[in-house]
Amino acid sequence: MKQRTHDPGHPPDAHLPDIGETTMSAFEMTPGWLCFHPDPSVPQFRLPAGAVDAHCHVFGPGDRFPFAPERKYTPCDASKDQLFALRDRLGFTRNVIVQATCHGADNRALTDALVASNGRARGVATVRREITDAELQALHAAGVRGVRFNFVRRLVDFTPRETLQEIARRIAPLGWHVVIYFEARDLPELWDFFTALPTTVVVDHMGRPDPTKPVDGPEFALFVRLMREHENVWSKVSCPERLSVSGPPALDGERAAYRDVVPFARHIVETFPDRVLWGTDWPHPNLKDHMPDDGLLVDFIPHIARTPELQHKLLVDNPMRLYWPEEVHHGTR
Ligand code: 0GY
Repeated sequence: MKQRTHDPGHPPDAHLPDIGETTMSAFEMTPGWLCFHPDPSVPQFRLPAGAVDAHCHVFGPGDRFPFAPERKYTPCDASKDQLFALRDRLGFTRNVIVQATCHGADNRALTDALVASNGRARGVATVRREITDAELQALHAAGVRGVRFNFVRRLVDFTPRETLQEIARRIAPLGWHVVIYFEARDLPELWDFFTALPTTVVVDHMGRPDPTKPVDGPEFALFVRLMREHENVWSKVSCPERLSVSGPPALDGERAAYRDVVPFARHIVETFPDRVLWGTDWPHPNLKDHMPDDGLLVDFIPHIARTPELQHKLLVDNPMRLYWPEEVHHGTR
């Protein structure tokens, strides 16, 4: 099923690139799959120069980059060209592309996008223990700067902790970091593993808080404690569309979308301003209810980062330090 929702208040700008609809995939999509918004609005919030979309994916196209046999879902195709068109439409300068679980540990679609970006995208890969040093070096040369460990049970099969520890030890000398994705209720059990990782650790989507629970309640307090006590832990304050229970959705010109998630993201941005990242999460895998207008998602940012200084750290300084440190050091950005 494809959703084709347009925002009548924000017609596409003729000179901006079209994202376009998904191509006909070589694979049959998971029933009920929602494809990305084909015509997102141009945000009202003007992103600072050099802004980085620090969490997004590419899917396929399946005829060139087949989905992995062990995948838990089959998405629509979402190509690098469409991602780069979205980048330009929204006003971002760079992307961080995160390997999606539907591609398993086959990082070819990711590296193809990184190489085609001409240095404007860096990546986070999924690797197996068997990966050779030469293969790690090749990923680095393509622009990979981290690996993702996924603990969300609906997305991946279990991997033993020793395997992940070994991978973390192998990638640390490359200057890479580990991205972790987990559900809030699993944090107590995962705490010791996370806090022993030898690299910078980036948490996806604030560890998926439940916005029906209080922001100062015990569950989110544990996540805040993780960041307070461990200065190597960063967080993406992304995915309100995934976490929100009460909405309203970022559609039809809604400029105050996902209000129930705002206090959580704002708290993290204001408490740890130098360790936060933001990304669109395009093309939004596994959303069940609606597909957001990505322009309106960008308009969510000033609700959680309320000053130009916080916005600049979130969107430029922090992702540049983590993904393009050589440009920060040389002052060439
Ligand atoms: C996200 C969220 C999800 C999926 C994946 O790699 C993935 O398949 O990350 C999800 O379903 O919650 O960050 O894209």
